[in-house]
Amino acid sequence: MLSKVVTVICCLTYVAAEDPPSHLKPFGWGDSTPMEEVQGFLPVKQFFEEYVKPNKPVVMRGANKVWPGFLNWQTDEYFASVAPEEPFIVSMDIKRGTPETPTDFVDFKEFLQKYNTSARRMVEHTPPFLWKDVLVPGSLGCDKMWYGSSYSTSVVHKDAADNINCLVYGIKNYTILSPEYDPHVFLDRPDGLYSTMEVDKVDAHKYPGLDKVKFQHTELHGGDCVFIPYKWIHQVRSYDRNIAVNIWWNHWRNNELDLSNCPTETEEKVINSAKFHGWGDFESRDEGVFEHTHDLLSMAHVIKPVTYPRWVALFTSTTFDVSNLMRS
Ligand SMILES: O=C(O)CCC(=O)C(=O)O
Repeated sequence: MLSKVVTVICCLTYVAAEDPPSHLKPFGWGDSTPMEEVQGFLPVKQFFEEYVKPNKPVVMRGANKVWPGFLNWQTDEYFASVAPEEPFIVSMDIKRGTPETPTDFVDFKEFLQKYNTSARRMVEHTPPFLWKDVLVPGSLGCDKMWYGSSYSTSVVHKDAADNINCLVYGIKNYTILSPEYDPHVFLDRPDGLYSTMEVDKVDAHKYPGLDKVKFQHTELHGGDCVFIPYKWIHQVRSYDRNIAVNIWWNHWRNNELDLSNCPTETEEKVINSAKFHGWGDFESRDEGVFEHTHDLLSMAHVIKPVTYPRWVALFTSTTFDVSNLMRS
């Protein structure tokens, strides 16, 4: 009898210790498919109808080669020549790791001198002296400039906005996941928007659900843009000198747009002639607040499973009592 018990315990130990094939592989390893691609920026109406409204990612090859600043941005000398004499402070974040690491602040000219040998990169609103160089496709919103050298990794995260990221120089590899896989990806930070997983060596015992997802991949080169729909989980690896500008816009306003009179050609404005509203605009929408509350409470298993449309219906009824939905 004792020998049987010992055998069973040995077997259990052996099975538990065996690593799944994805153990310690980079995030994105496993079942995957390439992202859909088009050439250039699509006319706004077509872009919204075929990709934005159905929440469908797309790569737009060569799209930002038409930016006024595209050629100038290929070298650092140009940036130094247009930076103001007086200090212009920008933030530098670490290239690898989580957003908890404190940000450094430096003058933009100092950044240009040290970023090639630094473990940090610039993640900052596009400085106003560069606004004239960047085209914003019609009807979009709020920007960030990503400027780095050598290998950088973003955390696995999702944005509470629709997003186009345009690479001007370098290479970026995007791995993205549809929200249908949310239950399999553990975004362990309290706001539910990002994960602390080690992206180049994922612990498959800690994140077993990743074996059940289908990743989408793309590699962007200078001139390419990618559309990442609202709340699609993504992770980005950047290589060499790399410069990109991404634009977030309010997902909840997409349905309010009147696309019937949009020109058939792409209509673009440079950043300084576009009107930005900032993150406050995203957060002030009832839909955003409802959805964020729903996601947080269901992720923390505080409420019983309820679909988002039902949550909104309950929340907006005059007799709503959240305690009826609480898990006991
Ligand atoms: O370039 C990166 O490292 C991250 C970009 C990103 O997360 C985004 O465009 O939302």
